[in-house]
Amino acid sequence: MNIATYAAHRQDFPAARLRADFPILQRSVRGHPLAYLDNAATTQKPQAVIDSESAYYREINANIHRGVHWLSEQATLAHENARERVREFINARETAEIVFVRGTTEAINLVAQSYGRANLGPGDEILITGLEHHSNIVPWQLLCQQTGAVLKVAEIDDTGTVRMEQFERLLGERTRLVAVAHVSNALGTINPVREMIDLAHARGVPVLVDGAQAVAHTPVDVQALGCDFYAFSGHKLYAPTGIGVLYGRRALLEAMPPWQGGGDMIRTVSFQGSTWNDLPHKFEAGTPHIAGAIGLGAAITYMQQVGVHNVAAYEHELLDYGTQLLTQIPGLRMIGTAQNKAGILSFVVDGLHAHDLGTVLDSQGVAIRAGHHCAMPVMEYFGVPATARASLALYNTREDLDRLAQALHQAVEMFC
Ligand code: C6P
Repeated sequence: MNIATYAAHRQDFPAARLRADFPILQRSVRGHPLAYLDNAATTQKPQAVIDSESAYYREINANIHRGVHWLSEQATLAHENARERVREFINARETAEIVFVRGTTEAINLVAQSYGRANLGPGDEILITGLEHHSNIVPWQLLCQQTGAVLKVAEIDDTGTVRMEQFERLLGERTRLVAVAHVSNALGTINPVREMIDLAHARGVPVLVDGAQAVAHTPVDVQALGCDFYAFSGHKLYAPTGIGVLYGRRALLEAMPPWQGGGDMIRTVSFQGSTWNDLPHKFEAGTPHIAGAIGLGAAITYMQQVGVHNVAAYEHELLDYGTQLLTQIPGLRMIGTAQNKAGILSFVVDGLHAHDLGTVLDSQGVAIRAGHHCAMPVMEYFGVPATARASLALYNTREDLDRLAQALHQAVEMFC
């Protein structure tokens, strides 16, 4: 992704007007208007998403794929229409390649336990990078314990950029899978995923992309990327919690065994054995989060109306503005200064613990996250226990960042 491509869309982005679509942004917190800058953790929900969920429960609540009655038909249609919304949004070839899961974490665990257990053995290697979220580390460690496979890590440099020469060198004879974040949640680094995929494919190695921090901030086209798996969570894309997506190429999903057994994933069951349903249902055992999927469909429609290209350009402009403001604060060090970055401002301030910073900001109605961001190896690399992190969404404005900077100046004056 080259953000500069989107420069033409930067003008006149209607963030102030869009704020009105998000009821929670109208409320005050601790006596101040809310400046919500914790979007990498979860985004707020527009009225359209809230309405779509509540309409489902008010008007068509029923179980899907099972009932012969009208309500069940309507619920099934709405659920499958949401799948089509997702397919279109990430440009998958067919809805059979869109598996609904709880979120990114579950999607990656599904691939580890189904694809991984079926295809990896002792001495085989899985290649990840030094900037991964725990969700793209621990499932592979579990798989390694189960199969005897080995985890390899391409390190980052001091800007938080993956060392590509090392990545390429680590792609070896025994590499069976590559799993990389599209965007780092702790640093904001945008990985050159297209280049990584090409390098891996040149050696016949499939690639999983963790898109948790990408889909709400940059256009994603899984066919153009050429990835084999792409995982993301609805709740970081203005949709409800508890719903997410695993995209997988049909040929791979077809060959993979189910990972959970239960209703809806089977074609036939007898005490002698069972056969499996068609894709994507083979991977969707049990009653799914129907309202969540419908809410995700509504969130995608909202994003498409705003225009993902426009959002990418606008957030990048905000990132530049926020970076300029923060770097003027005495004693503040940015963690994550890669050339290609998404809207994440991670930082530490001399003499102040990130949690204390978070508390001071909260007292001013400014919501950020403080901690290791489920990326402990990143913290270890930079030699810090935690960072403070402001993360952007389409409804943030320069005023939110002004308030962040003001509160930080106050904190530095008070405590340093
Ligand atoms: N990062 C953050 O504050 P789930 O929890 O399954 O929706 O997403 C997991 C996940 C996987 N990969 C990346 C790159 C992520 O950022 C996250 C979630 C949140 O940064 C919560 S720790």
